[in-house]
Amino acid sequence: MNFKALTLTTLVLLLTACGGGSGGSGSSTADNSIPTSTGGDSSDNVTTTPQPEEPSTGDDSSEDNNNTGGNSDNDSTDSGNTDSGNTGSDGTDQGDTDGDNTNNTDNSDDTADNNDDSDNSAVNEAVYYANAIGQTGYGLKTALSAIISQGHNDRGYNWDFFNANDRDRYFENDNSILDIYSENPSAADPYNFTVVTNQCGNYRGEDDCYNREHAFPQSWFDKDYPMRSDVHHLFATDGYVNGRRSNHPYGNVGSASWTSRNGSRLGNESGSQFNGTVFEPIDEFKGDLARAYFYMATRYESQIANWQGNGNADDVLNGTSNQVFDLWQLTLLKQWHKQDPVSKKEQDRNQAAFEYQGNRNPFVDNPQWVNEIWGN
Ligand SMILES: [Ca+2]
Ligand SMILES: [Ca+2]
Ligand SMILES: [Ca+2]
Ligand SMILES: [Ca+2]
Repeated sequence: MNFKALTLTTLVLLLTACGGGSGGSGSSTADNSIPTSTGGDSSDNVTTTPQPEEPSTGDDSSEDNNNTGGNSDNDSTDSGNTDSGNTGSDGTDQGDTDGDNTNNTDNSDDTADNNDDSDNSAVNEAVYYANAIGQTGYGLKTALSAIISQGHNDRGYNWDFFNANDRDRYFENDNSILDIYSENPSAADPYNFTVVTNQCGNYRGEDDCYNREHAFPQSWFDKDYPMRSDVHHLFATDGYVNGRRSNHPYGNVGSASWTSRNGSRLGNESGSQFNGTVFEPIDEFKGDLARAYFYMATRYESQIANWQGNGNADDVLNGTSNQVFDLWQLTLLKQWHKQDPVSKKEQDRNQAAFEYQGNRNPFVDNPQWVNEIWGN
């Protein structure tokens, strides 16, 4: 099926046909489903006001605002960015070299079953995951790591994916930003964000603007790419709640020191194995976040053993490339994965991510692989 469009051969042909250009001629037909540009620049120049009651330090979230506008990508304006203003010299978009991933347009060379070239929703998982078949345990993770690394094309740090895909088509179905830190799955939301219009921006409290939450905090991978822009672990969220979460590990809160308007909580871990502040999202999104973590452990298997010393990463990482997580965190992630099974929202988002950056989250496609790799 379409998917074969991603084979190396096709890629080579494609690049050849396009004159080999990477740098983004802009011609690409690749992402025509994604609203381009607009995104972002509206909030350029907006400086971020340091939040008075912000939980100090490291705060991965505030970093987000710094890049607001735009597609700053690799240029990293980021160095000093913690809370101050910065504005950023963003500029250069790493042009979407789209030719690669995604695309549908040219799978005509596929076999018979490929009836419709414009339909890239069909993914032949048997083909995509072929090299993982028969693998078990950490060997399965290593096989998956190769599979999901191969097609991964870093699209840069911008708003496009979130503005196109993090929309409420599941709860109110009103197309507002689907914010995992403010959505109330069973009732009206405390507030809603309009795409682009409400991009951060300044925030002083909830309901001011949305930005991009790195579920796996940026400081844990030293803000390097492609982790920083990998949409499989990035989610549109309220800027202020994102700030409160800071770079605290996810966990089950005992008694909350702060609670967001949709019930996300900050406080001490309720278990005995980790002594520290954690952030607990609402039940609806616990599995989503756990599977994002399993993705990170797998996609970055070749380097994640070296991240334990970054920031407070030692709170959750154990310095290995196989188990990856400290036991308390692994236990928690498996629990969340089990109690909140894969939803349509995640499947849709996984497909969108595949079309956007060329790789998939295997644990959304095959939830049973979590226990196959990390045990029950
Ligand atoms: Ca909603
Ligand atoms: Ca709702
Ligand atoms: Ca869920
Ligand atoms: Ca550790």
